[in-house]
Amino acid sequence: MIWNETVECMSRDDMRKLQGIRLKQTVERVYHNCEPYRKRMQEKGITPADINDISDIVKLPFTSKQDLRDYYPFGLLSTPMSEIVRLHASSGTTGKPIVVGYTRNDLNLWNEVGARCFSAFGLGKQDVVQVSYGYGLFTGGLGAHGAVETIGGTVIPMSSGNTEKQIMLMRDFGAVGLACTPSYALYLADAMKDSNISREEFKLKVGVFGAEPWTEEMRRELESKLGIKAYDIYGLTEVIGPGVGHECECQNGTHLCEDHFFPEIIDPKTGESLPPGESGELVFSTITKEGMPLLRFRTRDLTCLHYEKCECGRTSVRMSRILGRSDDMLIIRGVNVFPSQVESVICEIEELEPHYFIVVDRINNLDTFEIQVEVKDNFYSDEVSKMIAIKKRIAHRLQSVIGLTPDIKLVEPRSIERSQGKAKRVNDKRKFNS
Ligand code: DLL
Repeated sequence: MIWNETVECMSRDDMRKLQGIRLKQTVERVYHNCEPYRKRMQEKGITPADINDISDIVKLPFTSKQDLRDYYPFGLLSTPMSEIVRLHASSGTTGKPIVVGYTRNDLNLWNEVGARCFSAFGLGKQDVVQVSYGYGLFTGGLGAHGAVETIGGTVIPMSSGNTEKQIMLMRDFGAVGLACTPSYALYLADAMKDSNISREEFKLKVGVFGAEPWTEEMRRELESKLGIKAYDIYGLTEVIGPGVGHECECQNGTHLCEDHFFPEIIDPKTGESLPPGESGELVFSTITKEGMPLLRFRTRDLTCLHYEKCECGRTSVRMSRILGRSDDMLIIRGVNVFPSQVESVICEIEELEPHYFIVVDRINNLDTFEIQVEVKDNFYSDEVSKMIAIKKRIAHRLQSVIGLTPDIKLVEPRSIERSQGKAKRVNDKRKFNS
């Protein structure tokens, strides 16, 4: 179902007009209410009067994660603290978290875009949805929660962890939708198989998966293991949380809620805007948020945008699957490698489980590249020749996809650590050794 046909199916011209009006309002807001923005604009010699149309966006300075850290915790708010009704934060790997403040209207907006996502996944009033994203400062739990309530569905606020109970309640409460990270979905799928409960006892039909990169191959794996249709939901704390974009029944790209979050693709090296269809770094400007609007925020996510109308009837721009974040890209012996490339190869090979871990190191000035991967129960064998044959096939496929031959370490089923939130799939030891 299309939740908000007026905007989701708006003509491109009307959308650009609307975006232009909203951008201008946002620029006025930040210029007058947020010192760091005003300073940056003054340094560039621009005032709100220079922004009259969405194409003027390129005149504005970029914002980065570092800016959010520099103005920690509340320096980028454009509203008095008394108007902020909720805070969320993203942990980040080092140092202070990134903090985002929401006004009442921001929460309403979040629910609206969330409702668009869950409606596009075919969920509605009659459906029970288990939210197994973490609740708390992370936006996944409460974001999905608000979305389910807005469409009038019944939410089970499970949060992550406690896997046995997840499975019991999923069955007992008749959950039709499951919202969690794809890696936790995989964990749940294995645990469901190991439980004594037969698949027929579950009503699960729809997966709402996001918060980390996942591949088409992983989608197929999850769909067959869980007997569901698995949809992509995209978002990031700085912009709002889950709900920035979603797939539709066509599963041909992730529609962005561009009447609220204006997307651009730039060359990550030069900052130049790139034309539609070209891959680069995704940049968002929030054009309706009050609490902490962000202008030209560099996400570091790598993807491309497509503006043709979708067969589902929506005209909203679609983005391709996120290849990865520029900071997740490994450079191994000079070759760029994304964990998602490794994942797609592993999921294609029948004998392997989709559980893997990448270890990179530098020994005697040479990069080492090891992939640990689980072999399925029925293929795991003491016969060395069989294991060598599997290793060779993986190495051969990886050589043709990424141009490197890693050391493959086949490990027993269930030996790689499972994730209940965002998976950690890489240990780059060079960071500590260099
Ligand atoms: O992960 C928000 C979220 C929660 C999205 C639940 C979807 C579902 P952060 O923790 O700030 O926010 O992480 C944002 O995660 O920049 C991407 O790199 C990655 N990411 C999020 N969704 C997807 C997705 C939440 N569908 C960062 N595909 C983003 C690929 C994703 N990567």
